[in-house]
Amino acid sequence: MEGMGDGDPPGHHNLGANRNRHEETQQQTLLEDLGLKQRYTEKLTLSEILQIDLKAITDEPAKCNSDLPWYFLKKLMMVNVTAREIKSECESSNDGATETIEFDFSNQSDITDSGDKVNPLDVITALFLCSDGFVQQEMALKMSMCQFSVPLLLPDCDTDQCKLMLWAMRDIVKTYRPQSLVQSKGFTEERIVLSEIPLISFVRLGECSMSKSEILNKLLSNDFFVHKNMECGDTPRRISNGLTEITWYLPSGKENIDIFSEPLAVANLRGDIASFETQFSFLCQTSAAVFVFFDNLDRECKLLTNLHHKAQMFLVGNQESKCFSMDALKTVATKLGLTKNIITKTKQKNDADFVKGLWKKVNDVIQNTKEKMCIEKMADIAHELGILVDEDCPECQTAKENADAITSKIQNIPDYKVTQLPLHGEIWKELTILEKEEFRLKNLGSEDIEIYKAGLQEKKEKLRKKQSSVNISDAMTCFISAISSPGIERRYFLKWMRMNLDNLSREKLSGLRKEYKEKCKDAENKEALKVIDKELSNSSLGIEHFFREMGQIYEASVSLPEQDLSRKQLQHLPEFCAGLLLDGFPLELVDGDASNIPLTWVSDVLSQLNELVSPKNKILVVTVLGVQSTGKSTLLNTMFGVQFAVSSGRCTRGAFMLLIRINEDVKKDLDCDFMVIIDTEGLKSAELAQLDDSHEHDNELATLVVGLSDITIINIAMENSTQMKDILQIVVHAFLRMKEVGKKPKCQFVHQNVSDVSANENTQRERKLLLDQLNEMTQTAAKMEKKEKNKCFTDVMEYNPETGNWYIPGLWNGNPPMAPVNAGYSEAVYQFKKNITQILGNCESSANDILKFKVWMSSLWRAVKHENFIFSFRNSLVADAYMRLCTEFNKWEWDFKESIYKWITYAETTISNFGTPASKSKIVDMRELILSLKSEVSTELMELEKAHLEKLKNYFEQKDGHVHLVERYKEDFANSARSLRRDMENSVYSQLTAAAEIKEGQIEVEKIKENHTNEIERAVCALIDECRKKNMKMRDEELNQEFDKMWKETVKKLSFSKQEPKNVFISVSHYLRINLSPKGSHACELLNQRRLQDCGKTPFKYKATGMLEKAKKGASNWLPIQDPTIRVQKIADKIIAECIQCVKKKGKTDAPEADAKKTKNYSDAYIQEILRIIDERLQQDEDVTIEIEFEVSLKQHICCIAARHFQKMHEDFLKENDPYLCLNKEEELKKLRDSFKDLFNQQDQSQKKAEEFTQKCLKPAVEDFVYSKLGLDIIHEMRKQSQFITRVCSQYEMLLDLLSKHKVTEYVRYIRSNEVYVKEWILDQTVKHLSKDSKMFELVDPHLDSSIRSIKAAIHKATKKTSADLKTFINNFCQELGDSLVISQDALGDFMILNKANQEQFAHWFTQFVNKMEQDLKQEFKRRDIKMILNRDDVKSQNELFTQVIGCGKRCPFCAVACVRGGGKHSVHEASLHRPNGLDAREWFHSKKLATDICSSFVASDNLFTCGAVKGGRVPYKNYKDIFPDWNIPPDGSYEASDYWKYVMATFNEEFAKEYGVKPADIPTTWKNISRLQAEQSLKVSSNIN
Ligand SMILES: Nc1nc2c(ncn2[C@@H]2O[C@H](COP(=O)(O)OP(=O)(O)OP(=O)(O)O)[C@@H](O)[C@H]2O)c(=O)[nH]1
Ligand SMILES: [Mg+2]
Ligand SMILES: [Zn+2]
Ligand SMILES: [Zn+2]
Repeated sequence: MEGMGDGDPPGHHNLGANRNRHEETQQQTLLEDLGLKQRYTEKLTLSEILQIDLKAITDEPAKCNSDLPWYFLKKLMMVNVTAREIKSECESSNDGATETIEFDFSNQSDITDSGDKVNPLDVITALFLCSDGFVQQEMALKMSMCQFSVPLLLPDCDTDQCKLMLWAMRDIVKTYRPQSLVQSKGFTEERIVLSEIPLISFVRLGECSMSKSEILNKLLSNDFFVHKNMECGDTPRRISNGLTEITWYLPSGKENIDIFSEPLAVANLRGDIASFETQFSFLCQTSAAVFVFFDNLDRECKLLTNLHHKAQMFLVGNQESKCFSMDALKTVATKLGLTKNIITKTKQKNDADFVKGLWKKVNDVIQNTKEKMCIEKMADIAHELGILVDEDCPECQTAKENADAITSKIQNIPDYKVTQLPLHGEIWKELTILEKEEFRLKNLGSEDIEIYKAGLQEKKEKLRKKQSSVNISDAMTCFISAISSPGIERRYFLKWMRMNLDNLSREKLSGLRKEYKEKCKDAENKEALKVIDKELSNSSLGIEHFFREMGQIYEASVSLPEQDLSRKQLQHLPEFCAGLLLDGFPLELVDGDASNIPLTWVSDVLSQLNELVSPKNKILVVTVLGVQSTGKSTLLNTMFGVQFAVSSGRCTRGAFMLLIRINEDVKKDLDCDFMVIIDTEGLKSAELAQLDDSHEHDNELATLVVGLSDITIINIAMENSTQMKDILQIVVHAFLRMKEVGKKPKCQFVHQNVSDVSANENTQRERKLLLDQLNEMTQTAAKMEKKEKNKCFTDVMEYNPETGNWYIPGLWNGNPPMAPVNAGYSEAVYQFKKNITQILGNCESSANDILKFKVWMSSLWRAVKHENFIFSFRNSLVADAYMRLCTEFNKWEWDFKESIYKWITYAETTISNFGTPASKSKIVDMRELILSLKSEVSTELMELEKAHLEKLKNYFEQKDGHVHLVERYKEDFANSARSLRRDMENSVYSQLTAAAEIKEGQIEVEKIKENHTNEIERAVCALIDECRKKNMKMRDEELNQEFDKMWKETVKKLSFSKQEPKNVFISVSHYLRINLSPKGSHACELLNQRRLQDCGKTPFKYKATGMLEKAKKGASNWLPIQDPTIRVQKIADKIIAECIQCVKKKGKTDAPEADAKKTKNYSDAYIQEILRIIDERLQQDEDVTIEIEFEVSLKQHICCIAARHFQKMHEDFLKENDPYLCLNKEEELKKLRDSFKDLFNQQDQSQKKAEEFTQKCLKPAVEDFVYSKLGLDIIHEMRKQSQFITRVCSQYEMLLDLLSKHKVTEYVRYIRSNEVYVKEWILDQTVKHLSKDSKMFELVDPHLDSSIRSIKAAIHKATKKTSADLKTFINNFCQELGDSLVISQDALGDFMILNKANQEQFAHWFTQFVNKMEQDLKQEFKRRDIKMILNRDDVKSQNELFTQVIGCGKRCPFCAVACVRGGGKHSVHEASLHRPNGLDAREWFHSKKLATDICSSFVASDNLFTCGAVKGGRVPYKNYKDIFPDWNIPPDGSYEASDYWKYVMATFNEEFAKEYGVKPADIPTTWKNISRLQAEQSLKVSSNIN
């Protein structure tokens, strides 16, 4: 290798001083080769190199040279010390050859051509040339962490100029301990460009056979410099000659380790100084000493002799070289007057000796020199020499001026914060306390809750006013204006600010942090720690404080009226901040000092961010949690190449978020556009936490962070394993809570500082231990949170002990400050990163876009502000998902019901047609028919249930719609589906039984009638014969006389067995007894005390028994109560009203067209239904204990009324169907008489008969048919309307409606007779909707058409069949018509009497009359009153809609607001908008004033309540669950909650009081300020309607 410089490529002389055009393209070719040509003009940016792309998460080796820069960057950003070992795959073929080439001189020239390896220095130079200032800074920083040398002077072959890389190095901060501080154990922490330390430069003159860089590495015992024996180090350098690198040697203060006891900087110029005179002069003027390496020294050597410089010169020659000349050396040395400063390498000296000699000289220099210069000052020298300085660009300079203008004014940090950043200090902390108190009500005392809360609100407003009254300080004005500057300048500004502020507080802080860390180790120093912590927080001033202030300025401005000028001026702040986030700047989420999130500010920033990136706004969130100072920030920085604040001692405060772009090539794997990374403040150990109550803070933070994240990294440093236990407890709680709100987060444990070797052996045991501990903690936590069903850690977390643990070796390889980052650390972190991205790729995010993230965060934080996290968690995403589920479920439920309803219509038709020609069934026995129908419907129900459950299952399997958030409701819904099936089965069975009983009664009646008809017909025929025999014309009167005579005689002959009515009371008593028998003997006893017949004669009056009286007395002045007697009476009244309505419906309706129908008979199924209704209703009001006395007497009362009604119904039925009476009806008689006359006169009856048949038989049948179909259609139609989609929607519309009516009477009706109100409302809504655009007729028409069509078809077919007489014709017709219509057999019988019409004629007329009927019906239906139609029993639409709207029918035990949970039966009830209790006539017991308290505030307090269910005792509201376990009343501390009802109460206070006969409430003053619009808004928000 003779003739080669250190790492100098052979042929380097080609790159001499006289650059020509040919060589300029050399740089371009190389850049092109490296794929960077474009980037020479469009520089690489940070967000570009930090984005996550395929290369970042896969292990593909570099395939070609254009991969090399990325390969290097990827490793460098993860501070991997192997980053410089770069080569692309295609070179590997040369690998084997290299060795031979090393020794084969003749092949020397081939090396140049061999492959196209690239020298690492070229790659580094190229990257620096093609990067912007921020990337350069980042590279320099990471390089120095790896203990690589960094560029000091960067050559640019194209411009032939070099640049001082001052800015690039600005971010490097080093900590060391010089000799002077060894005693005090102090240390120096400095920004290295500002450090005044001697620079020692090493340069080469001509060619040199020694590798300068290698010797330097040996001298400093560190691999600072790339040299020829490194991978690719021997590849010719193409653009990096002239590159001057710098590195630092810094002592640790330990004599045995330190090579030099004072710090020094070492510069290394690549290339021959003859070619790089500028660089050489620069070094001579800035260095304390310059060591010139050479083989061959020219005696004249003007280069050395002409210099005027301060630096000491040292000549380093190699005597072993052939061209070495001692003479020349002597000459030059004498000329320079350097007799001592000569070092030569001889054969006798080995490398070690030589290096030792070198060390002595260097050590001498640094011990004695006064030439110390910081790099910042070198800029002046550079300018003199025409060297560019990277900081000279105008953006950087302006930014610097702006930053200096702010920071130069800072004298004393605490004072400065008070005067210049006043908003986020004490005021913000006070606000925080108020906000939390609003939720927690800790200091409520005996004050009225709502008045207390209004007071807090006023205080808050006052503080906000105070904030906005302060003029924006000079500093903030400057800051905001600088933030508004264009992109690059803004970034420079922020960087300058950060560095300036760091410089200012470093001195103070680093001392404090060190002290803090020391004291942390010792539990004794708690008090001192507290002081230090406080001081740390006071004296730290970072850029985050400016942003915090900005946030507060913004929040204060938002509280101003919308039109306010200063509000408008500040509106754009969130947008700036969103822009910064995109630049990779972190946003402070949680202010760790105040322990609060400025929600308005953060939300608005996130909204703006969403605007900026939409539609690419999908995110995944990674967070980290762990004990303080365990390298969390370092871990994230290493993983993602970012720059969270890192330092020894307490550093991160609160939580910061940062965005990382996801490159297109991995989007398909990760399905997101950004990764959000959240760094958090370290949790304190329990011991430390006790001291300053930060336990609460830690808990809040952990809960929030776990809640936000898709993956939580739990960072555990091995030396902190005891502290670990404390924080795991916090973390487990956080996870448990998340699970309760429907989120099962993923977690990964990272164990730090694990030495590589022991890792595998020990970890097996450790993993097991960890899991045991976690399980134990889960159980404890579950017990504390009353969620005992969580038995082990994996119940709350997705955690696999085998894959969920990562072992990462220590960060430093050796002793800082000279230790590079451990390659093992970087590698392990990289593996971890790959794993994390993989998991993220498979996971379903809970808040997968920025807006949802925002919503999640707000809800989480609201919940966290309550101490009782789970109960207070109300998340609108969850609500949204729940709503969607309900909507779907309603649909399925309706499908289910609809099928059954259709089936019932079919079954009823079948039963009605039983035994008639229309019947399709072969079964002849009614009981058999019912059995077969029952079994048919059971199968049907079973299948429907299966389908229903299947739909539910599929719903939960789908990917979108956030179904996992509502996973915990799944069982509720499944149960509901099952109970729906059971309920339907019961109801269908009883309907079938009722229908059968009625039909049987009819058959009996008809049979009797048929006998009579036959008799009469025979008699009439005989009479006609007789008259004909007389063969004379008879006049009408005579005929009439004859007929009447015959009639009397015939009727006399007929036997009328009169049907005896049965005693309905007996069977009602029977069923009542069965119903009450499970309640025990006392119930029976009570039942026997009174005869059923004697009950129900006077209005039901409830008499309170002892227990309730006691409750009444027990209530004292501070308990708002409702008189329990009145309460129970109200319940009774409600149930009675409902039952009577139901009973009445069983009889004839009032509708006029219903006259055509006959009275129904009583069926036992009816009383069973009534009893079922009573039982259901009795269970609805939970605050009332239902005593058995009450229950029995209520049931008796209702049953008696029902029995009386049914008895009458039964008797009416018998009377109406009494054969004798039927026969003697005048109308019937006239008809018969007319027929007789017609027959006698041989007149054709066909037209008359056809009309009669159409009118009497067909028309009612068609009407019934239409009605039976109409109900379902109406429900279908209505369910599509917004107010009937879910129960929440119905409630919302109803309340909105009330608001617009604005009448207290309406409100009273709504509140006090909710069911009635709801029914009327539904009717009203339906009528309104169906009246629009003759909607009703649109529903009717198709059914009318279809029945007419089938009638016509039947006529057609019947005509074709030859039938002997009309009877057969009609029978044929009925048969053809089949089951679609029910033709009353009774009417048919009447019709057939004396019917001798000509069937052909009949068919002709029949068709005509059917046409007429069609027209008539159409007209009639159009005219018909919609309300009447809806009230029909066979149009079940109202009931169905009612069931849906009223739902479970449960009401809040405190304010009686209706439960709005969907999905039929559910285990826990919930209402969204609780109201002041006074609205339901609750009053203060003694003052008789209406109560203003709202349950959702109450349940957060320690106040007591009493009610029937408490049995005279008193229970704190907080424990309401003990009394009402199936109610969930989330405490809502927010002031806007229930604004709707507050508004109503405030508006109608007096009127309500008058209605209820009590005194008006004391309305909290702020309630009166609520506007109608706000009321509406609150309604919207709580109903989750956007
Ligand atoms: N010896 C050693 N030091 C480490 C390791 N990881 C980080 N450090 C150093 O520990 C100090 C604290 O690191 P940070 O990353 O700020 O720790 P943190 O957990 O974010 O600290 P807080 O945010 O204050 O809780 C820094 O000086 C790191 O260089 C490690 O594995 N071994
Ligand atoms: Mg940190
Ligand atoms: Zn309530
Ligand atoms: Zn409910």
